[in-house]
Amino acid sequence: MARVFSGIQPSGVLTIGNYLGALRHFAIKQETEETVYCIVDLHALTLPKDPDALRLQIRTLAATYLAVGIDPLKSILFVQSHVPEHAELAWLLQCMSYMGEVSRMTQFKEKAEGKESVPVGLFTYPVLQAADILLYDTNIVPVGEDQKQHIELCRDIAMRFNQRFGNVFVIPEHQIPKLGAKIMSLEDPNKKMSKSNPNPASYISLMDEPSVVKKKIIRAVTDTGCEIKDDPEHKPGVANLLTINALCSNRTIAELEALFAGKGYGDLKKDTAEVVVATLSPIQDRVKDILETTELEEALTVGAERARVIASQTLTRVKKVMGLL
Ligand code: ATP
Ligand code: LTN
Repeated sequence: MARVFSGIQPSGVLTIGNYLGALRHFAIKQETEETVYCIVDLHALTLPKDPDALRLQIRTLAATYLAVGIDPLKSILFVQSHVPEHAELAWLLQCMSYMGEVSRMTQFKEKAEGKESVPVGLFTYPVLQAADILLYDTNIVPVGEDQKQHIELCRDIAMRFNQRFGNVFVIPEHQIPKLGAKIMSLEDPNKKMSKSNPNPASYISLMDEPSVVKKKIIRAVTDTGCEIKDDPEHKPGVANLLTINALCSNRTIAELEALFAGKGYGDLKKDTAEVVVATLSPIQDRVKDILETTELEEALTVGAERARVIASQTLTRVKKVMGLL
């Protein structure tokens, strides 16, 4: 069995992009692999956070993991800061990483752009991510397209470490879905849909009410022309709606193109809104139910204990070879 690890930041309400690109696959993986899923709260601190809002977001993200089918008996589900080995390994790996390679990360450049003061943590963010992955002897990291560069950096750091100190780390591989790896913004289909975008019209949140979903999809920016065809380069808005629709309705893009041949953008939007609402409604009901129970706290406590057993063994191995023990 392969070990699978992935994480999501509690930095806002998840979008349908997070779900279709990552979260949906997490639940599928737990049926066949050994899965470890993390709420990466330390990563969320890299940009300013209100403490009460963060607490609520951690809880809501945990409820969302459970609501999409992550079973705490099948997967290890935990909060990153509950396992102190993450921060400790991150420091050790920072001493093995170079300014040059970390400076090339595009997510850092995008998030730092225009800011007068940039937190150091935002810069070293991908090294903490490498620690997350390497602590669990991870083979596979399911993520969206935007995380590919971070996983490659993690591999480079791990290989360098192994070359210097012997075979300590398992070298992980990213796994990016063929369809849905980059759901685009509804407002600007050339940009990634992102939960931290200040404009809520740019994304569909997993918790959006049906009327809000409909309104956002009807107003989504589409392209000139009227043909409904999957052409991301020339028709990014239409291609994005086709992708969302296909994944929410279990139909192929080709089936949708045939179905909407000769029809207008309005028809595609109406149908897409329906299938998105049908996908989100059961998840929303479960999130609301779970938030009212103590099921969450119990799951996270057990999850952190199980995670620590693995993480502490790896960290001891690392410290030994580095000369710390
Ligand atoms: P933020 O805007 O706060 O940086 P985000 O929306 O990009 O957050 P993350 O917590 O960074 O979300 O990502 C969680 C997972 O969702 C990652 O695997 C990421 O690759 C994936 N993901 C994020 N946005 C999209 C998207 N638009 N399409 C597909 N996958 C996505
Ligand atoms: N950087 C990721 C979140 C993340 C992650 C991880 C993903 C933190 N640690 C480990 C996979 C594996 C993001 O911004 N989506």
